[in-house]
Amino acid sequence: MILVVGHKNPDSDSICSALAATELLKARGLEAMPIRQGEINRETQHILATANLEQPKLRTSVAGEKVWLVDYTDLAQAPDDVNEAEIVGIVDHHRLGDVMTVNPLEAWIWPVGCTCTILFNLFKMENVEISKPIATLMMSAILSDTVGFASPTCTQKDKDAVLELAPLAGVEDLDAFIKDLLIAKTDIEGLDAAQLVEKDLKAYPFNERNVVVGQVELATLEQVDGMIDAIEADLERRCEEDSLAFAAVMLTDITSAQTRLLYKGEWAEKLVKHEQNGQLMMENTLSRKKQGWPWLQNELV
Ligand SMILES: [Mn+2]
Repeated sequence: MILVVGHKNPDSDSICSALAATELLKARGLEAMPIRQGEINRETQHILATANLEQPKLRTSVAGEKVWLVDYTDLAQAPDDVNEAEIVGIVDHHRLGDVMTVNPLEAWIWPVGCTCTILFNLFKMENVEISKPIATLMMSAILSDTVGFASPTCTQKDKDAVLELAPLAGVEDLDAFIKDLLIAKTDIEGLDAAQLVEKDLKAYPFNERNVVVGQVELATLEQVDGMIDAIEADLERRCEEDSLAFAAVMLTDITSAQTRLLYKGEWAEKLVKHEQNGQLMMENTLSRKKQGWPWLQNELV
């Protein structure tokens, strides 16, 4: 049995990739099961409801198992006991992280906008039929990760995949499909400051210290008016409790590609020079991976 597992604090790609990769492995005649390392977000709930599929089982221990990692190669994002598991496969679209393997493995790491874009191409290469629910999952994950093709992480391969998947998913009106997805993505109704920070928080080991950077995608920055102080207090609390050198959250208006960065920690003073009127705004910034985090790495050295 191969367990297929996305990263901690799973986003839609991590869940959809785990389900899609499992189908690919089963088509190869292998036994496989998707698992998740945390609760799914509202956008993923919307996608699973559209595809009429159940979420993977919650499971955070993989010791003694064979595993495929989807959507990450960083130990910090893997199950805590992944060193006691055998990593036999990786499908990812991030920079190469720090996982090590004992035996040769199958690794597909492409610089595209979404793990599901790679999986779609593997289905094609292996002539595996793509069912309607799996097509729905894969196109949704690609549109989520690329923010409806708007992110600088989006490549032609991502667009081609969605255009081929749409008819398989029975989607005739792509614009309406994207709009519904983005409404679910930016739905933060009822979430408190800690839940917002946690929503898509990623840990990055950096210069022998630990850093976390979250991102909240919004239809307008006004959605978080009145929550700024509480979010900053939560970032400060995380720095103290987890001995972080830096904790930040990108508040991203996906319609205007404007990001406001809230940040706390020992290293916060390195960024103050970029503030205007007490705010650090990042113009034209949609992607944490391609824009936010690379910029922060330069500033935090
Ligand atoms: Mn992804």
